[in-house]
Amino acid sequence: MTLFPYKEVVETIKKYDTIIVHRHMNPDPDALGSQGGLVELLKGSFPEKKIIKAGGPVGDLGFLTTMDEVKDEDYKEALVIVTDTANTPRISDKRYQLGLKLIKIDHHPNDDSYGDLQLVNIQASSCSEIIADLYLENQEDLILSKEAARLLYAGIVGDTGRFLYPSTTPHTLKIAAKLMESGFVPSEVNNQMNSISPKVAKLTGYILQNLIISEVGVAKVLLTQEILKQFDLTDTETASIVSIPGTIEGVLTWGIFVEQPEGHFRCRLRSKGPVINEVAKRHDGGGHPLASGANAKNTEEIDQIIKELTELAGKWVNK
Ligand SMILES: [Mn+2]
Repeated sequence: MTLFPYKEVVETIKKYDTIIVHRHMNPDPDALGSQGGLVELLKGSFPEKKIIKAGGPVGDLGFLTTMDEVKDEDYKEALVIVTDTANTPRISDKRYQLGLKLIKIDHHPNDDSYGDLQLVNIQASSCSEIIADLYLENQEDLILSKEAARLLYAGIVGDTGRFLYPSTTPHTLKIAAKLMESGFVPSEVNNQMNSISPKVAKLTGYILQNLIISEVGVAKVLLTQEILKQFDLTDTETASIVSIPGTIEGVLTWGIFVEQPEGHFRCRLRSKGPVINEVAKRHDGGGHPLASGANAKNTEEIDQIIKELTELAGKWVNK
């Protein structure tokens, strides 16, 4: 017996004629893969229903999916589903509250358990993996199209770093295999996800040149607005470089600190060992044990975050 309400989610979906799917701001491939994958799955299974995607711009991930035009009145009788979003402030398009019922589907720690119904599995590699499970547990009701499978696969590839991160389980690979059977071309998605723009390639060079690595393996790089301007990049476009410091020998945990136009810093924190999400929580953020996000008011707060990461790394090294 499954612990998760897969059946209840589908039974709820069946009761509504309009379903609006949201995801988090600054979408990554898993946000769009789970959102778009769910929408395609439901469209293929319930062609008579109106099933739409809401949210802000998708940046350079338009090869995955794009948003629909969603009107306020669409919410009147709608079921709203939010994917891949741990807490309500991160939900893209605040109108998610206007529906009749709200379902949360996510794989982050459930600290903000919003919604009338929750399908949260923190063991899943990605939210896309959960959507694939939702399909597998309801095959008598749902039809998985090639496009739905492509999107879910892309989400899994995105959140596992191409099956590299420890969140990748035997189940993740079984799901990926199942999705591949639908007939989309995986190498095409992989190539699209793997390619970086010449601008980002240059920024990668900057990061490798300017990364400061401490003795206990804490690495740090600061990207000011000036640097971003110099490389003609926005914060959203810097997402693909987050994993780079982790490829360097001896780097245990790291932070990429991106100055925002308003002056504060968005902190992308990663780790290959020490659990860092408690650090993120202390600094206006949160996330996974080994991949979190936070916000720092100024460079002093960045120094404090580095100090806390250094303590964790020190304990880890000496354990
Ligand atoms: Mn995710």
